[in-house]
Amino acid sequence: MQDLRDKYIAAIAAATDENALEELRVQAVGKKGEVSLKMRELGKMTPEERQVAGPALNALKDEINSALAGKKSALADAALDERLRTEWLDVTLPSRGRPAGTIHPISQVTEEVSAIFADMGFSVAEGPQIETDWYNFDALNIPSHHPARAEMDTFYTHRAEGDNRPPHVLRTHTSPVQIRSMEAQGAPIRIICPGRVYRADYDQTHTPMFNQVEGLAIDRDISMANLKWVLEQFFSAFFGKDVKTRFRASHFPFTEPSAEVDIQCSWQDGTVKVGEGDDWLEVLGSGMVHPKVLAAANIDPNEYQGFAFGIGIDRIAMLKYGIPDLRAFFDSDLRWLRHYGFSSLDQPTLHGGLSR
Ligand code: 2NL
Repeated sequence: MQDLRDKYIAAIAAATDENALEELRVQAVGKKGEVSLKMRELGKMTPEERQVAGPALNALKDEINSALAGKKSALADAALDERLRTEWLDVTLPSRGRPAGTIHPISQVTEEVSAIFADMGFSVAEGPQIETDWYNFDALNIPSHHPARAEMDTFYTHRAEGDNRPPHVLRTHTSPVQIRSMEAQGAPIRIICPGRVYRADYDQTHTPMFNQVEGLAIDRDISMANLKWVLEQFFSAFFGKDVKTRFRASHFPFTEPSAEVDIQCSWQDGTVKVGEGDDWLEVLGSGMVHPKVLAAANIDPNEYQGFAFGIGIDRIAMLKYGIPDLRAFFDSDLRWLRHYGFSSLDQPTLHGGLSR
């Protein structure tokens, strides 16, 4: 019994982990363990022998059990000490930066333009980017033989073979949104329509997808004078200083009369500055909505008239924020986006300093 005791007490003291302890427990005091087998032999002993051996075996079992428990908690303490030694954290270290995206200049400028026109009573309308040829062309007084259709470098969708309906197009301007809005709402109406438009054209100053904002104001007593005031208000708020405009006679199928509008600028060392100097920069097309266009949108041209205009968003974004290359807008270059992008916490509002 003394040998058994010495053997297990030494083995328990030498155990290095919980698994080893469990194995020793099974070997010593488990159901078929050495101490348990010895206890079974008690039955074969004389009462006198049993009186000595019984308590001694019980004491041995207790001693081994308490050695096991003691060692188990010593191992747990050591494991905890080891974790405390290795798993530490310096809570005074500065935290890791969280990468945050930026607002694309086109989104930013679209928001700015919307805020300025909203302040003048215009609401924002949106519509599909894939259009019927009626909404993109016919309703705008551009019949099928008209050269403007070809000039607009239109992207056409395919029809199934034998389907002779005219194909849908990727809208070449946001005018179809205005036609749809006039149909839905009637007159009077004051809206702007920002969005993506598509033309099959790609060079230094043209991308096949670009962004446009068109404006429309229809009522009983609207003239070119209202157009000029609205545009000057817009450009002055957008560029944050007084900006003169110059109207030049032009031609569009959907307006009559039509005007191209230039804004005042200076050219110095290859850079343009808006709202100073005596050069001019063409930035938009405009005019009084053609009576046929009003009629196509179910508005009576004898009762109502109004102005419309179209501005390239990409273009005025480049001017305002000094972005030199149009094509970089659509490259998704992270370094460019970080440089020219805007904070999502810094959205344009008139009270936040967008207007003068
Ligand atoms: C340009 C020309 C323009 C319009 C767009 C328009 C829309 C309707 C009716 C009449 Cl629904 N006109 N839009 C009018 C004149 C010019 O854009 O060169 N934009 C950059």
